[in-house]
Amino acid sequence: MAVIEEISEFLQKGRAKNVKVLVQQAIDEGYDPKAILNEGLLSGMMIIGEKFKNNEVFVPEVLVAARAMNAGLEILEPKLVEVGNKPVGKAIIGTVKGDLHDIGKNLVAMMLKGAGLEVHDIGVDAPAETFIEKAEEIGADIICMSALLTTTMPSMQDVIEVMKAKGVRDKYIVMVGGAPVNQSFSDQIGADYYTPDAATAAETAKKAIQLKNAS
Ligand code: B1M
Repeated sequence: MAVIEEISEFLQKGRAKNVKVLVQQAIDEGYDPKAILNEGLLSGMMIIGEKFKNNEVFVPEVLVAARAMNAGLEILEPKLVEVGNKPVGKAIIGTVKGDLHDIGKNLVAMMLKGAGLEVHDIGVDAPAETFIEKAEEIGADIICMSALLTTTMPSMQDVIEVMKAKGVRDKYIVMVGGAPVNQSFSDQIGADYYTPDAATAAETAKKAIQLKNAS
């Protein structure tokens, strides 16, 4: 079995240590980091997601698979991230209140770093106030919010409402994303940008900051 398929297999079994070793092996064998990510790690996670949907596996199995995914991402990060010399700007990123999903958020954070941004990750289940306090503290350019549950999407709006109440809405660019989020929801809550994936998020954030600085 090719090493990439093995990564997917071990990820599905939640074997974090094996996934780490195999990701390193794939890097050493010269595989493209994007192929390791897409055909190894993400493909394994998609299979688990499908099985979860069909009640073939349950939360504990998904949790260990997610841990294995994050373990693999840690090894892959230096290969995916090629940071430029001059920081493009500063970003706050977090998964919104009530939501514990962090794989997509971690990927977006990684790609933002790769695009040259200084990234401050406030983790999962992040209250609205934390996004704003941290943004004020570090002088952020952009606030990035991730949500994976339809029930936590309104937490994104809460962040924007608190920003308005504190009079800082226009100080920051706001970007939202995550599987259930779309352009129409983004427009509805008054975010500046919706992006569907980590690569587009990084590209968009960089352009948006450059645009803001030029105006
Ligand atoms: Co959860 N879960 N989960 N889960 N889980 C989903 C999201 C679900 C779709 C599964 C399903 O039913 N098919 C479903 C949500 C249904 C809905 O609301 N629409 C669901 C559910 C119901 C739940 C629980 C409620 C289950 C329960 O307890 N009964 C529970 C909720 C817990 C909570 O958050 N309060 C729960 C728990 C969990 C685990 C803890 C077990 C685990 C998370 C572990 C972790 O993240 N550390 C988990 C997982 C792993 C999943 C699935 C299987 C995989 C999610 C994932 O990581 N995908 C997921 C099913 C699925 O998606 N197929 C599912 C890979 C990741 C790379 O993709 O996060 O979409 P994603 O990120 C993408 C884009 O969305 C985008 O970029 C990334 C790729 O480039 N993106 C952004 C993300 N954030 C962005 C931000 C941006 C821009 C782009 O700008 C700022």
